[in-house]
Amino acid sequence: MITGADGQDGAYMAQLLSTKKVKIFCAVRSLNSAFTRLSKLGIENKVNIIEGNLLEKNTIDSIFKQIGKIDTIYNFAAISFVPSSFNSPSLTFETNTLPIIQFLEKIRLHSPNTKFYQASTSEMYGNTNSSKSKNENSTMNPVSPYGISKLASHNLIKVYRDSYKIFACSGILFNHESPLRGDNFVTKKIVKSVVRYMYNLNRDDKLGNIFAKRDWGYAPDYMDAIYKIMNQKKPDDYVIATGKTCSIKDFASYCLRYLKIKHKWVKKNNNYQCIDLKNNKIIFYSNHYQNIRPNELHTLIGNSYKASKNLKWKPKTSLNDMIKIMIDEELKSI
Ligand code: F7E
Repeated sequence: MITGADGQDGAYMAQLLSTKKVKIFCAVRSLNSAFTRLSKLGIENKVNIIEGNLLEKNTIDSIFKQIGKIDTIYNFAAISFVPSSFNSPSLTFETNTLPIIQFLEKIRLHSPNTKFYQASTSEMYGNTNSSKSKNENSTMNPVSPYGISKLASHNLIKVYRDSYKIFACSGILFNHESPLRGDNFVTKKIVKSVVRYMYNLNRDDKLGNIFAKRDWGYAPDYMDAIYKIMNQKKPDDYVIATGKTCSIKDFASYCLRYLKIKHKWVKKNNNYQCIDLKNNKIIFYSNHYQNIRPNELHTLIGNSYKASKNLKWKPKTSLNDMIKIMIDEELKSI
């Protein structure tokens, strides 16, 4: 059973599970939703959609009642856009933390053989003094309500695993992107914008902090890792990352390079502009006030040694290949 099934991760996980001999249930907030991502992957008919708004009382009981025996729950439902968590901190906790307690309690009391996967995140690390890559034991010092809500759930997983021997695991996934990424996340925003720039179409050309760095992987590769995590003998938490980091500025430059757009970045009154060398047009403005967060997580780089050792998992898709996949898919939509 997958929550958040029409988000990027939920949809790719449903796709992965559709290749296994299992019955897939996707819990969605409302049956009136469009299921765009499941449709894009062509798997909307391979899953059983059930209604389950996790903000409503009794939803978890009702999900268990509708499905009967649940082997594994993949919990992807979340408010995942970090700026939204600053705007709606209470809703972020109601969505990202409370249902996890309710699921774990339900499993403890009524369904002790159900396995539970929690979508933990590199955002939990926040800013630390060390520039070393982060592993499962690194200090966590979140800098957003989102990071704190996820860290609370991450710790709940450990508590229930240690106290009640529940098969509960967290995947600490670093940023993972794909053509199914929501338009407001920076990689998708850049990909969409450069493709539309090529065709002279309306687009969003304003970026925030282009010097932030992230460890970016390809979402379907990360779903393989999650499947492996849930099929180990022993439940445990794993960092899933590429071990490489790249700034927003470089990500944008790689996208432009793929489209053969020669450009340069110039500093103007503490702001930066990305300029097309052919015609002097501005491709991107940065440090636009709208995109600055109240608190920024500057750099992330993950160490997934434990996953490579125990799960025999390694990312398959390089950053450049992922950019190619995202841009090629975006070009199809023009
Ligand atoms: O920002 C900077 C921004 O919103 C990445 C979520 O999946 O990954 C994601 O969180 C960086 C930040 O992702 C813009 O300030 C610059 O430093 O794409 P993002 P995120 O905040 O890292 C983690 C692992 C999760 O768990 C989250 O759920 O890019 N940035 N200019 C910008 N970001 C956005 N969105 N838009 C800009 O214009």
